[in-house]
Amino acid sequence: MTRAWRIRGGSIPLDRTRIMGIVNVTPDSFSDGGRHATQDAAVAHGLALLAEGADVLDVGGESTRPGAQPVPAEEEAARVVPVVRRLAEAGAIISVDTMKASVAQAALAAGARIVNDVTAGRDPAMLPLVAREGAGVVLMHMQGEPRTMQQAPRYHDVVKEVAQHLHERARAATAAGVAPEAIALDPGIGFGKTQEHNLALLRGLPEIAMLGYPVLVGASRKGFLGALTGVADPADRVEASLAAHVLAAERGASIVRVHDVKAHKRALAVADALLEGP
Ligand code: HH2
Repeated sequence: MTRAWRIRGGSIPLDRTRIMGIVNVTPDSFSDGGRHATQDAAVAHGLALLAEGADVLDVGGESTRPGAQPVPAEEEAARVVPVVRRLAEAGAIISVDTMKASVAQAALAAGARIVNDVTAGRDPAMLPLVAREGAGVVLMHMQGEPRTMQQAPRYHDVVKEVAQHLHERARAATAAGVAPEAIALDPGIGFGKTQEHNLALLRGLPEIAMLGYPVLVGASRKGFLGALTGVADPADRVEASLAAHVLAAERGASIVRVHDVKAHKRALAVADALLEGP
């Protein structure tokens, strides 16, 4: 039986590993000119990822990198909404990467169909909004908050604790009225985790998949891959990302969040064919 992830106005069949392409709208310049140039570039990038085979485009206007400073809601919405609208009009399935319900609401109104919330509904208005709008939702685990999360991540048993937290957040979502079929869970690679924690979570993915929800993994170009390979430039971590995501797919990931769509499309075509076998 093929599972599916219910999203606003439809569903995504999980008959193969689905690719979520990353579209960042995070300008260094806050001037209007800078904003427009950044938005045009983000739309062009999104269209390119779509042509490469992305199943979903994840549009985000606030960096969650360790040490990143928060962006006010109005500025974040002003960045992402026009990009969401243009990419949705071009036929893409859009998820909005935000932890703010007001930004999610504006993005859903502009055509987004999924909310990717790295705080798993910490904003009390988020889960009721997702329920009301019938959106798909990604609930991610994070220890602490982006500004400080890498200072001293600590777990007794990282896989068990992350699974328990995600289970609790999924219950909170359904209690708020979100359909269970609309929920995907994400262990939050790199979010308040050491290299050992990240590796343990990727090894332990089956324990998270056992909770019964589709699992999303986002290891793309992340720091622990740089540490393992000695590759300092994040853009040069394609092979490392592929290795992590192919093995994640084997261990139960249904969706991978990636920068390099073309390479993942090819690698996962082979991985999925092998996984389908007897
Ligand atoms: N990682 C980042 C952002 N959003 N969402 C989910 N569900 N899972 C992730 O692992 C995840 C995420 C990392 O964010 P950042 O460091 O800002 O960079 P980029 O968006 O380019 O990956």
